[in-house]
Amino acid sequence: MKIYSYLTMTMGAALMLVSCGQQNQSSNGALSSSAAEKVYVAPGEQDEFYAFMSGGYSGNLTVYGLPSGRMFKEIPVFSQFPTSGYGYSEETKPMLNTSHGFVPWDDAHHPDISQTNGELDGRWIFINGNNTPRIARISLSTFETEEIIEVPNSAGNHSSSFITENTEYVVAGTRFSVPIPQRDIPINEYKSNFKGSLSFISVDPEHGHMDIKFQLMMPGFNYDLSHPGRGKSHGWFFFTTYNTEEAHTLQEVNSSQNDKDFIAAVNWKKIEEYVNNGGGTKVPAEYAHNLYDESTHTATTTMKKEVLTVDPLKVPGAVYFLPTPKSPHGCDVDPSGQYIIGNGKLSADLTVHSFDKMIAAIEGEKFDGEAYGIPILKFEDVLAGQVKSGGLGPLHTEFDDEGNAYTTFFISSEVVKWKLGTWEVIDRKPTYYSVGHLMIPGGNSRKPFGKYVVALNKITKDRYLPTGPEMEHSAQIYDISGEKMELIYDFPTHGEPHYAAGIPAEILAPKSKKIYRLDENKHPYAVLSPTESKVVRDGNEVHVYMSTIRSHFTPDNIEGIKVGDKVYFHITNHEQDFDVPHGFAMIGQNTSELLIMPGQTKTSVWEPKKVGVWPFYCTDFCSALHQEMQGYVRVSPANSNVELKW
Ligand code: K7E
Ligand code: RUQ
Ligand code: CUA
Repeated sequence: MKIYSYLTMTMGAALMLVSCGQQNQSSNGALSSSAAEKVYVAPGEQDEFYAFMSGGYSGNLTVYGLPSGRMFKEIPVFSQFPTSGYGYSEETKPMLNTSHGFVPWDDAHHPDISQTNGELDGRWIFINGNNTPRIARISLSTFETEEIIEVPNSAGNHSSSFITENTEYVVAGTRFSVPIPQRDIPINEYKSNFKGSLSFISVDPEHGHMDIKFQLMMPGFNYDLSHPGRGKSHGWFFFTTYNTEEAHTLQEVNSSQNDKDFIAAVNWKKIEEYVNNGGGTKVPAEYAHNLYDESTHTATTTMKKEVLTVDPLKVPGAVYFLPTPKSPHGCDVDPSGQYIIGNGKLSADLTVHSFDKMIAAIEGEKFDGEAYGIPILKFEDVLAGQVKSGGLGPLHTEFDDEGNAYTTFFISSEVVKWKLGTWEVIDRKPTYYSVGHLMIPGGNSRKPFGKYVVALNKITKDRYLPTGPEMEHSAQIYDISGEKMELIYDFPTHGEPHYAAGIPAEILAPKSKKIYRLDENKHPYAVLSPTESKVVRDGNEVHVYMSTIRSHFTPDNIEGIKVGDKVYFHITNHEQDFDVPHGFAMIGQNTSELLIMPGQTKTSVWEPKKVGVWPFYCTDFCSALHQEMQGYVRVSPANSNVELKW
């Protein structure tokens, strides 16, 4: 009753707005009909952009269309995902191995799309796992996670996974400083004993394979976010820090004592040269490198044993500190590479540093002391300008293609548009509510596409029908093609999206793979024709080489399985048509079903506990005879002499 009257009131208000010809939004953000046209993608039509949203504590990446806000896919990255069997199938389990064991969860924050010459190339997307430090690489042709590398000597892998303008490196910085190497010491010996690491992970240009080239060992601050230099500042990387007080307790008070923390400017080209000439120290470090091979459809884990570390003091000119007020969070470099924006979370003004001024100050050796031997530049010498935003709690900044910047304000819950160079505020619009990151397609590259900004909000409250105490986070799309921003749509996301990355559909859609070719399937247990299907016993292990094609399994009756056996179902999907997966599920199985794509082989393990005749079936509605796609396994007592038969 109450909801009904609320709805009619809102609809009435919306109608009134339209009927009096007003095109703007009302105070609660209710929209005009022209906004509806801007986001309407008619049935059968396709969106203009892909948007990849981090899934936060879901550990995944979700794929949406812009401007429709339609969700297309959830890509499992750091999670076990029953929908596809990722992290459950024998082939994909190794993706989640770490030096701490099998870790099927993480907290994913910052997706970043690979670039060539500073422009999105749509080959891969990288994302960080915060909790058990890892970086993942996802193919933007198969939309599958292909590689995960663990980052040793790191904790709370937050200033990650941002890439340099030719995808030379994906960079990962530690949020927490920790004892390096890890050891048993009193926590109050934090100062000088705890260190931060900034990892430069090289990306092989052909296959995208990652390898930790070096780790820069930094003072024990918190390294919060980072951004590559681009254009004129290509070769540098910038990291915000907080807690330069090095507090280890009551951080919310003790780490906010200093009026200014730093942005660390790292000349990675210089360090790369040093390392290529044999510089750096190899130290023992255990970390997992998990790589998925598309031809065998199988992932393997290699445990690495050492990593190359670099002491910044050994490479003069490699690292400088830029004083930045009020515990900066976001660190964003504009498309020209000239401006480095540090958003002090406890400030109203935004600090913009100038790359040219920074270089001049370094060349003039105008320093203002040092921290742990690293030169500190003078604030006034590197400052390009300050934006008197009038907002509170700035977090992140993104850019359009017309020299404007857009900054989110968590506390005052708004997006503020301002002009690079003049620092004047052009427009501000409320968000619903408490925005974190924002995203413009290409907005952290040399070539932003403009058109839309998506705000990723932390608090949803009354925006959607209530769903109990937990509400999904809300995203909001603003049209930014005009001088003023216009809120045009509002849609729920999944998990907690932090950052997102957007790319035009015309770049990505043509690259999307349709099938895996059966004749290229190199899986050791693949059957390339149903006649090759077989069941092979090896002690207590039984390997079923199974094929699927609409709409049957071969074999579909298996006898001679015994309680205590470990049965491996290796299932090959013989379809060669786009979008025809088959599924496989076995009664009592405590892992998950499998979803096998055309041309792929996937393996599911079943350990029968009870005597009987047990069914299995296809879980994906694949044809009119999908319900007929089933089979039975006869399970006999452990000591029976029923012969293996299929
Ligand atoms: Cu501001 Cu993890 Cu990028 Cu979230 S962080 S909002
Ligand atoms: S069956 S289409 Cu259970 Cu009607 Cu699914
Ligand atoms: Cu195969 Cu349903």
